[in-house]
Amino acid sequence: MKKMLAQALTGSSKKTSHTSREEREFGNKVHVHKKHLDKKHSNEEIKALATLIRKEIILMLLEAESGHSAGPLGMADVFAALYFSVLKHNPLKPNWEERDRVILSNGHICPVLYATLAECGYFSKTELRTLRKLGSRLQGHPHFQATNDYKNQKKHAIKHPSNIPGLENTSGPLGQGLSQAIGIATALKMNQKPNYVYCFMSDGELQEGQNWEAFLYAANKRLNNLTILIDRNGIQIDGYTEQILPLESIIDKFKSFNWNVYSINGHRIETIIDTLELSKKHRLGPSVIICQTTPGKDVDFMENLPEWHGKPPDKKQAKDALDDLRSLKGRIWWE
Ligand SMILES: Cc1ncc(C[n+]2csc(CCOP(=O)(O)OP(=O)(O)O)c2C)c(N)n1
Ligand SMILES: [Mg+2]
Repeated sequence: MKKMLAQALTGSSKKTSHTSREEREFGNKVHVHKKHLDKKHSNEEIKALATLIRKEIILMLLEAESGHSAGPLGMADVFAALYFSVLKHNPLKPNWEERDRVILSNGHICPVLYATLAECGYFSKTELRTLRKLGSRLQGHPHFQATNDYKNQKKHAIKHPSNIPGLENTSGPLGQGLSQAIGIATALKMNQKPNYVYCFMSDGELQEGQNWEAFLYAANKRLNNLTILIDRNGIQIDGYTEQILPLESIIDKFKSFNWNVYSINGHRIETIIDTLELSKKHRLGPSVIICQTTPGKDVDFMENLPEWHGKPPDKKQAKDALDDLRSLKGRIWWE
C-alpha cells in the first residue's frame, strides 16, 4: 500500500492510458480500476485512497485557479470511507435503481465529490482538470440536469446525458440539499424501496434557517432511510463559526429535534465506517453524524485557517501541498 501511494503521488505509477476518442471528449466511458472491483478495501487502503483524492483536489484547484481548498481536503476521509466501504453503488451503472443516493448540500466542496467519483471510476481522472472551465461538466458548484425525456426517464431514472455520472443533485445555495434529500428519502419510502440516502452538509451551512424546518420535518416523518454527514470543521467563509454565529451545542440541538446523533473523528476510517453502519441500523428515525474534521487536512500551511475556505493554491503552494501529502507532513519519507 505504501508503494502504491508513493507511486501515485510521485506520478510514477503505471498510468491508465486515455487514448480513445470518447475518453478524450470526456464521454461516459467508465474507468473502474481493477483494484476497486469486487474488492473489500482495508482501512489502510481507504486511508491511502483518501490521500490520492486530496492529491487530485490540489491538482484540480491549481489548474482551475479558483475554488475551495479547506472543506474538500477536510472531508476526503469521510468521502473515501463512504464510497469505498459502505455505499451501495455501481460506477459501471451510475443509474442503477438500487443504488443509495448521495446528496451534496454544501456544493462548494464538490472537488472532493468529483475526485472521489473519478477515483471510483465514474469518469476519467483527466476530466478532473476541467474543473470550473466553460462548458465543463465539473462546475464550481455541481449542476444536475433533470431530463424532460419522460420515455427514457422510466428506463434511466432522471439522469440527463450531460450530467456527471454519479451526481444526484444541483447545489451551491446553502441550506437546500437537506430538503432535496428529504424529498428523495420520502419518495423512496412511499415506493417501499430499501435505498438509503446520505446528505453532506457543513457547519456554516447550519446557520441557514431552512435547515431547521427540514430537521423538524425529517424527525417527525421518521425518515430512517436518511443519514446526514455534517462537516464540523469550525470554519466558514469569513472566520471561525463560534466567533461568527456560535452553533454549539450541535449534539444537544439535534437530540432535542429527536435525531439519532453521533459525533466522531472525521479522519478515522474505522470509526467513520462503523458509525455509518450503525446509523443505517437505527430504525426509529433519521441520523446525523457530526464529523469533527480539520479544514485543509494534511496540508500543513492550510490547516485550520478560514482564509483557505475559498482559495486555491498557487504553483509553489501546490508543490508544497503535494510534498506534504506525499510525506504526510514530513512524517514519512518515500524512496
Ligand atoms: C444561501 C447561501 N448563502 C451564502 C453562500 C456563500 N457561501 C459559500 S460557502 C459559505 C460558508 C459556509 O460555511 P462552511 O460550509 O462551513 O464553509 P467551509 O467549512 O467549507 O469553509 C458561504 C457563506 C451560499 N453558497 N449560499
Ligand atoms: Mg465549515
